[in-house]
Order: sequence, then C-alpha cells, then structure tokens
Amino acid sequence: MSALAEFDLVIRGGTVATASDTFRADVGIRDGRIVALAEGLETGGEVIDASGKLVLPGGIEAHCHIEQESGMGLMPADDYRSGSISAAFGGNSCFVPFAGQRRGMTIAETVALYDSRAAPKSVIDYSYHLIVTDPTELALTTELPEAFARGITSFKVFMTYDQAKIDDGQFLDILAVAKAHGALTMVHAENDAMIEWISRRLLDAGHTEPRYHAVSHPALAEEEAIHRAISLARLVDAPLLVVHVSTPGGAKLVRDARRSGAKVFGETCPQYLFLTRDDLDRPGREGAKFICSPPLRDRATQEALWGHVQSGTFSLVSSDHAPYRFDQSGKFHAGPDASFRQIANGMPGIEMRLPLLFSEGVNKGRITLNQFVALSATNAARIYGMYPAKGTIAIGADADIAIWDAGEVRIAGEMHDAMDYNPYLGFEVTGWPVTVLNRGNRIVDGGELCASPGDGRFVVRKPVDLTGMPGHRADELNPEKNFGAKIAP
Ligand code: DUC
Ligand code: ZN
Ligand code: ZN
Repeated sequence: MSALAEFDLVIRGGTVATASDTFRADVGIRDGRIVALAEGLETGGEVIDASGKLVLPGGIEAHCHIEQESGMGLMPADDYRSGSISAAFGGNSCFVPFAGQRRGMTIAETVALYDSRAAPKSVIDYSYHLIVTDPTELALTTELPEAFARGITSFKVFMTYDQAKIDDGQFLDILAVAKAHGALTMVHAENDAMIEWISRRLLDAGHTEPRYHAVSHPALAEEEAIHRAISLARLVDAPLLVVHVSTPGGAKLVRDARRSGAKVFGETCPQYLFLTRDDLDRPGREGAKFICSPPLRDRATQEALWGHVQSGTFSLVSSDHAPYRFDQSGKFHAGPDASFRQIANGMPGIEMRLPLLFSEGVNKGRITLNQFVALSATNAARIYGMYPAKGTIAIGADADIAIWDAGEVRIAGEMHDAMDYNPYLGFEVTGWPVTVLNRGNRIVDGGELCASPGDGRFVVRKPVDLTGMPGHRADELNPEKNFGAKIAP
C-alpha cells in the first residue's frame, strides 16, 4: 500500500477539541476508525476541508424516547428513522433511546421488540436503556443479567406513573442486581403521591389548563424523590443516575452526594435551561406544547441549573426528546379540551440540544469548548460504557465526528424530526454542525442526509465507569460490622 493510500479520509485543517484539550490537527481515518492525528497528513483518499471549523466528537444523545409507547400507550411521532435523522442533523452520531418494558412483557421480549424497531431504521449507531416496570424474580435473576451480557448496561426505573412506577423495595432489588453486574440504574425521581394529591384537588376545582401541569409537579416532589433515590442507592452502594433534574434543590442533592464520594450522576435538559413555566401559559392551547415532566420552572431555576452545569454537578445535558405532535395524534389524543393530566407529556429537542448548548454555553462564555465536548459526548460515553470507542477523538476511536461552524447563525425553525412544532422556534442560535460522520461515513453534509436507514449499528456497551467514585457501604450491610450477615451483593 502506498503512503498516499494510508487513509480513506482525512479531515484537514480544523481545530480538534476533546474533553480536555484543543489543538490543530488533521484527522486520518481508515476502516471507520481514527488512525492518525497530526498536522500535514497526506492521502490519496477523500479529504474534508475543515479550515476555520471545529472538529469535535460526534454527539451522543443519551436520553430520548424513540418509537417507544408512553405510559398512556401513545406512540411518539419519531421512529428510529426520523429520530435518528434529526439527531444526526443536530450533531449526533450515536444515541441511546429507551426500550420500555410494558407490564406483562418479559425483558427478552422487550429487547427483541426494540431490535426490530431500531436495526432496519437507524441512520446512527444506537443502544438502549432498558426501562424496568415489572421486576419479577425471572427478570432479576435471569433476564436483567442476560440483557447486561448482550451489552445493555443501564436500567431505568420510575418513582411515579401508575403504569411504570416501582416501589422502594423493588428499586432496591434492581439497584442490587445492577450493581452486581456493573450496570447503572437511572431514575425518574418525582414523588407520586404529591403529584396525585395536588392534581386531584386542581381538577376538582376545575383547573384543567396546561399551566396547572407545573403546579401539580411541585419542586418538593422532585427533591423528596431524589433524596430517597440517592438514599436507596447509597444503602446498597450502587451507582445511580438521576435523569432530567429540574430543580436547584434536586441539583444540590446530586452535588452533595457526589462530593461525599457516592456513585451518583446527574443529568439536566435544555428545556430547564432555556424555557420557563410562562411558556405553559401561552394563549389558546399552545401551552400544551410545553408540557413535560418534570415541568418547566422559572428564571431563577435556569440560573441555578446553569451554575450546576458549569461546576460539574451535571455530567449530562440530554434532550429528553419525547415528541408528541400538536394534534390529536399526540398532545390532544384525549380530545381538544383535554386537561393537563391527559395531554401527552413531553417535547422534542433532539436536534436543538447541541446547537443550543453551544450557542448559549460556549459562545456566551458560560462553559468552555472542552466542557461542551464532555457534556455532549465524552461523559455519556464513559458513564454508559462506550468509551473510548465513542465520545472522543483519539487514535483507535470510532471516527464519530461532528464538524462545527462556530459562527454560523440560524433562526431555529423546522427540524428534521416528524414533529409539527419546535419549542425553540425563533431562537437565534450561533454555531451549528455542518458535517457529521459515523464510523468514518458522512451521515450529514452541507444540509443533506448522506446515510440510509439501517446504517446505524447496535453498540455493545461495557459496565459503568466509576473512576473517582469510591462510594461507601452502609455499616448495616457490611458483614464485618453486622455480625457477619450477608444481605446484599
Ligand atoms: N419522563 C421522561 O423521561 N420523558 C418523558 C416524560 C417523563 O415523564
Ligand atoms: Zn422521566
Ligand atoms: Zn425521558
């Protein structure tokens, strides 16, 4: 092989950034992987001119609901084709939607169902987090370990919603099984009884409009549940990731747990950084577009959450893309006058996540470019067991790369998802991905889709990375201190 044919593709002249460093280098790619980082790489193969651009790891969207029935049995607008395409246009080359177990279904059936949905359609690499709603003996002893063995190494539980919630004992069982296998438990933490109690009173008094959704999910409901979830995880010294944290109180609980060495991670979402509950009060029924759980809060909350993004409380800023159209197929599936309890819960954002975070974070000086890379890809890769194949630009890594024009200004409009609205419509956003690669293949380039459904591959994930998180065993579960009793793995 001649020296000039050494690479299939060279990305030339750009500024490369990882979670720790920023440097000028060409990127040499062969067989889908990065094989050289140096200035002046020559090739007889293809060249992408990235001069004046940023060359970043492709984003990893680690929280999105794609072709997944909601608790109400409602299918969101995006399947694995449209969802992955929208993700790609937003600078992502990998995503991890949820595979939701419906009660009565086994874990194996759930995984097989999502394989059949994702494999023929995804244009980017993918895995799933397994939502566990029915932790039977079979699930705990056999099926969760089997899912883990095939590379699904994160399990999510709900503390609210009748169709999904588990009790504290079941939560402990799942935490203990996950811990025993190196898996990570994720949690939607809100106090179910508080939400039910307030909702009932609001509805009885005739308060049905979208704005009451925020009233019915008080900050205290989140804080209480996060405190409980962290306590349960600490009891068995198991890793825990609190998804979509929306309150300063919740963020502080995550921060304090992390400072004490507990194996706790936190995630927040763009909607809590860029929107407020005032959006629920838009005229007519438009507020329905902004119903999501936990709900939008206020400006002071936005500021506080930004502080936690900056200081590292949050390892992830994920979209929580839960796309329900503003019509009877989605938001108003229960009718045009549906109460806040019946309106479909969730909003889109998979394509806006990274441009918003770049524009408001990096370009406005709130976070560094390297923090952006960590939040967009590297932390997700580490936490969810995909590093260093994914989430960084390094020799040997998959050539999952997003080339960004840091100065491109666009007014947010229609996205590439299957939605009929964009909650960030009209936002001026500076900095957009212009070319996105997945394993060295262009998937988006100059506004065009270059990939085909089915090009994405399932990513076999490894155990959660707990580097720097010593944890601590509760004395009562330590055989040296509890008279030799063996209680948990
Ligand atoms: N939780 C999510 O994570 N997404 C959509 C709705 C919800 O309650
Ligand atoms: Zn949730
Ligand atoms: Zn979600």
